[in-house]
Formats: sequence, C-alpha cells, structure tokens
Amino acid sequence: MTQESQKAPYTTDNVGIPVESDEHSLTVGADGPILLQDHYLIEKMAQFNRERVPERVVHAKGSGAYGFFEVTNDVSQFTRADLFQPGRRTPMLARFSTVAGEQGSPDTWRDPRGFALKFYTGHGNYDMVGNNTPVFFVRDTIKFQDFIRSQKRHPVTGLRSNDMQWDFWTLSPESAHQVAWLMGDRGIPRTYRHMNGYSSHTYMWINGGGERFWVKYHFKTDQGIEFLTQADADELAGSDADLHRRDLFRAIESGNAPSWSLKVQIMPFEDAADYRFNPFDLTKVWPHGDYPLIDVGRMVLDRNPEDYFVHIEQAAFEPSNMVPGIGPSPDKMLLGRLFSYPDTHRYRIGPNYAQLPPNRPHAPVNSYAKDGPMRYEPARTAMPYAPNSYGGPAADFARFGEPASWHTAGELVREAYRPHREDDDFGQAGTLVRQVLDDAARDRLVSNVSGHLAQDVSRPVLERALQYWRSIDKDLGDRIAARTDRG
Ligand code: HDE
Repeated sequence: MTQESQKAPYTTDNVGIPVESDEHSLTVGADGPILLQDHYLIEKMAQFNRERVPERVVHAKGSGAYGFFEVTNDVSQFTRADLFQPGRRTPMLARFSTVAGEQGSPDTWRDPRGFALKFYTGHGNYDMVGNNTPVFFVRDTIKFQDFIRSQKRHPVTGLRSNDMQWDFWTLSPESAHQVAWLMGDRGIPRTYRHMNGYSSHTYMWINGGGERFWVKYHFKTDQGIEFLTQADADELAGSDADLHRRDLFRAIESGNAPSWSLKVQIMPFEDAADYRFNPFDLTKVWPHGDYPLIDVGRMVLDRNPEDYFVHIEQAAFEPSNMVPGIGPSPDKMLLGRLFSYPDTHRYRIGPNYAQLPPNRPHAPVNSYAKDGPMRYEPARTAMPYAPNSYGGPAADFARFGEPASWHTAGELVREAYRPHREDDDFGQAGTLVRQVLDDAARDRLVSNVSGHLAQDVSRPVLERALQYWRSIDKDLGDRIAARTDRG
C-alpha cells in the first residue's frame, strides 16, 4: 500500500483544497450549462486575468540572478559601509536589462544595458542601479521623460522612429558623449556576462571618522568585453529574441558563474569645486589619469531565481537605498532618481513591495510602516507611533557615524548648466572617438551611425545629425556624411 505522502502530488486550489478535475468543467449533463458553483474553474480564469503587473516603463526586458559580493581590498579608509569592510561577503541580486524595449522585445536591440544591483547588507539593502556605460544622455532629470519618449514609439504610428531619436539628440548636445558610446560596440553586448557595469553617477562615501569622498564605481567584467555587430544583432533579434536571458540562465545553471571586479575612482571631497570637469555632471567621466581605479572586491552571480516573476519581475531596485557610509552627490539626475524609483514600485507592485522575496532585507526592519494591501510582516514597534514609551524603536543614526551631507546656499533658480573650465558637450565624446576607439571600432561606428541615419530620418534632422557628429570629430563626421549622403 503506497503511503499517502509517497503518492504523486494532487492538484489543489489556491487554498489547498483538492480539486475534482484539471480538465473538465462542472456541467449539467455532458453538454449542459457550466455551473457557477465550479469554484476552481472560476478561480483559474480569474487568476489568469490578473497575472500581469505593469511592466517597467523603462528597462522592461531584463534578466537577473542571485550571488554574492566579497571584499578583496581594504577601502575602509574611504567608507564605513558594511558591505565594503575587509573580509565581508554580502548576498546580492543583480538584474540586467535593455532600456527602451518592451517586455517582449529582442535582447539584441542597440541600447544601453541596465546593471542593477541589490546588496543585502547588515545595515539594510544597498542598491547600486547603474548601466553598462559610464555616462548618460542628459544631465537634468527634468529632461529624462522627454528623452525616453523620443526613444520609444511614435504617438501616431506606434512605431519606433530614428527621426524622433536624432531630433531629440541633436537638440540636446549634452547627449553626444553617451550617443558615441551607444552607437559603438558597447551598444550591443554579446551577452550580459560580457559587459561592464558603472554607477555612472558620482556618489559620496563617508569613512568611520566622518571624512567624505566622492566616488564612481566600475564593475569590470571578468569574462572580457565582447559585442555583437549590427548585422549579427539584427539577425539574432529575429532568430533568438531571448539570447541574453538564456545565456545568463544556462551559464549559471551549468556552474559557469559570471563575475565582475569592482574598482572605484576616489576624488578628495575638496577637489570637486574646481576640477576641470563638473564631477557631478552625468554626461562626463573622470579621466583615469586624474583619479586611478582602486580595487574593492568581486561580485559573483551563482544562483538562478526559482521563479522569474516572483524574483525578477517583482525586483524593486532604488538608488535611494543607500546604507550608512554611502550617500548621494549634487548630481541632478541622481537626486531625481531618488524619488522616481520608489514611486514606480508603489505604482507597479504595491506599497508593501519591500516585503516581497527579492526586496526583503536580511537586516532587521524596525520601521513604523503598517497595514496597506498585501501586508505580510507585522510592524515590530510596540506601538504604531514614535516616540512611544513602550520600547518602540527610536532613531539613533549616531551609532552608524556621520550622515551624508554637503554645504550649499543660493537663490532658487532654473538656470542653464554651469560648465567647469574644460567642460563642453562634445569634448569627451571626441576623446572617446580619437583616443579610446581603434580603427576597426571607428569603422563600425561610422557604419552603425550611417545605417541608423539612413532609416526614416527627415532631411533637417539629418543635417543637424551630421553637424552633431562633426562637432564630436570632424573626420568621423565627414565619413558619416559621405556614407549617409542621400543625394
Ligand atoms: Fe532609471 N528608471 N531613471 N536610470 N533605471 C527605472 O524604475 C529614472 C537612469 C536604470 O532592473 C525606473 O523600476 C529617472 C540612469 C536601471 O529593475 C524608473 C532617471 C541610470 C533600471 C527610472 C533615470 C538608470 C531603471 C523604471 C533620470 C543608470 C532598471 C522601472 C533622472 C545610472 C532597474 C523602475 C531594474 C529603471 C527612473 C535615468 C538605470 C522609471 C527619473 C542615469 C538599471 O523609475
């Protein structure tokens, strides 16, 4: 006699009640009407209709995995952050993504790639939400929404439009550096494992003595940088739209865990004011000759999520999750993001998203939040208000050192960007083209840009685009013009 527990599992409804059939609705006679009392049939249909949450408004198509971050070099002189202390090993979650494509779009479209990291540190979750390029298209958060709409679908045709993209870019010259990265080899990584990740923004680090530093993060892939040509990417977009998702899952499944080496650039706090570039301008890098890379540690992704929707579709990354020892900088784009991400999570997955499996901290939670839809954990505050005389938690940040802060003063203004002495919109893009790319990479850049400009770009926008590229580099611009010339 087979033990009950040894039999094959039986189907239940959502509350564990064994169901009568997986395949046959309850009817009057074989061909009669279906009965409203067929509770399981109704539950199946109702659940099916409610399976979707709104996709991310950007970065909708992505993939992720769990792993760990381990410190390999002592940087405690710069930060007291728990995860960066010598000998520390911190569990983490990573998600990689494209930007403009919808959930079903091809992994191999030309786009920056999201590089979102969540570290479950002893002092709460630390989220470093970066991209695979060290800069971005705009430097003021108020333009981000417009930028994204120029990259997505035309409001009349519902089609993506190269004309919209170049119209926005050529009217926003601050985009030049990022566009030079995007239209080059970094715009289509061969896999998620073969690309770097960057904070892009400048952040603040605060050490145990309260000293402050400015920092930029570089996650260098240990697999090496590899890319797809436009032709290969176009072909794969049709034949294997989920190439990057499959590659990451299969690599981890087969024990070939991808890893990245974290290095940082550290700028002394006082250097920022008269540095040759504005160190908080997201369209600029800090030349490594000025602030060389310093080793910090290693990130390894070695565990696939057990359920894609639960762990990756519901993952909620937010740059506002900064733990003691880490803080923001005056970068307007970063400051805008501190609002936007929690806002989008509340809209997309509900006010209690921090209690979902991928977002739950490993550190104790003593917040006074309570109730709300899908609430799972009770509040652990003795009373639902602070202060209270019943042993509820009280703020005591002094235990964790100095909070992040910087001095500022001035009138409330809406003014154009104030460049530093070597600051302009095309200089660093030109340096990238002339000093970082080799001849073959420049040839591919000319081919990618002229190919893109050849598709439904109106004449006035095309003229501006050719001038945009000549402003980046005259010779490259002339080559693009020659390849694009439409008589
Ligand atoms: Fe995002 N961005 N972003 N972004 N971003 C989102 O939040 C936003 C920017 C990045 O895998 C959204 O959860 C603003 C820069 C990644 O879940 C949204 C601005 C960088 C991801 C949002 C920026 C990023 C997002 C949409 C300009 C690299 C995916 C869904 C100030 C440094 C994270 C979501 C994941 C997602 C806002 C610009 C990276 C709408 C307002 C710069 C990797 O909140």
